[in-house]
Amino acid sequence: MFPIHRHPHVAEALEQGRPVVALESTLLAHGLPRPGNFETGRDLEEVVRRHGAIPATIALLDGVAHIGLSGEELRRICDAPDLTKLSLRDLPIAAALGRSGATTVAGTAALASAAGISLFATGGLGGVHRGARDSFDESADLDVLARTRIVVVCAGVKSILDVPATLERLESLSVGVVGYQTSAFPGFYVTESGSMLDWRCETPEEIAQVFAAADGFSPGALVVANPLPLDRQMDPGLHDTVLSFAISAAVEAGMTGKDVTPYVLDRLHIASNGRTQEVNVDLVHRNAALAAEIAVAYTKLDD
Ligand code: PSU
Ligand code: MN
Repeated sequence: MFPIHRHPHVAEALEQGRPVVALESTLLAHGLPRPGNFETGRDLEEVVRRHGAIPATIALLDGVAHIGLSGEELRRICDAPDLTKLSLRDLPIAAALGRSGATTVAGTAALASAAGISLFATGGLGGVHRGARDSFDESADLDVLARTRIVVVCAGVKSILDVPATLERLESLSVGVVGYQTSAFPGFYVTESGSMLDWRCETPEEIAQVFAAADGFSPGALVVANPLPLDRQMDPGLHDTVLSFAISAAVEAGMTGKDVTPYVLDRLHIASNGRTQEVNVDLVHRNAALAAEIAVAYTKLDD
């Protein structure tokens, strides 16, 4: 059996049918620079609580998946300089070998769902990388979302990806995507990616109903795309400039596989003077808040 430990607060909330929101650890360990990442991790948990749900940050510690971390455990994840990035396929291997690591969207979604959690907040999904036609680099996030019952609130997909191709793959995989109060698929650091969506929802209650409507029928996730308001997005001109710089830097440095994302995010941070990080933190906060509101609405559906 895969070892899963639910933090007592999380276990209690789930047993009582109270709202719980899963939070991803890779975005803290590999997506944001130390030492500010710990504060962000703690703040995200606080945002979830303020919106009426119990936070469960997920990571693998000494071979055991933890659903909900203590302050000490969160610190371990945020401070470790060379923490392993764990997707779903890595989890059984790392667990059996007693290792620790941060979980990606794929890893976190699978663990959250196994633990009985229906809501998950993150920054941006992984997806189809530019140049995937040659490299075959498509994140396992997509495949896992196709077979995991969970609502994932995100600000789109990482803007370093091929966004239209990622949306095509989500369609092929029958993963539902709805915009939150928008028909424009968000572009992570920027409000709009240039791609449009077929469906939008206006309230957390509507989203909860949409997710419930797939119960026992459709096996996959529901992706909720929550854009930054225009006045909080990154300047699109700056965005395009630093993005092409960061992507060429990754190619020149010979980055491949799971090292690509952390490398590009780090280059973006440097090239934008910290602006990408600021925007990243802002959008994850907003996603955590919306996920908590949906979690609350979802638990009320049974009343
Ligand atoms: N988006 C970000 N920061 C991140 C990630 C996504 O803005 O750190 C992480 C997520 O954990 C996502 C992972 O699941 O990157 C995808 O990595 P890969 O492309 O190697 O599957
Ligand atoms: Mn990849």
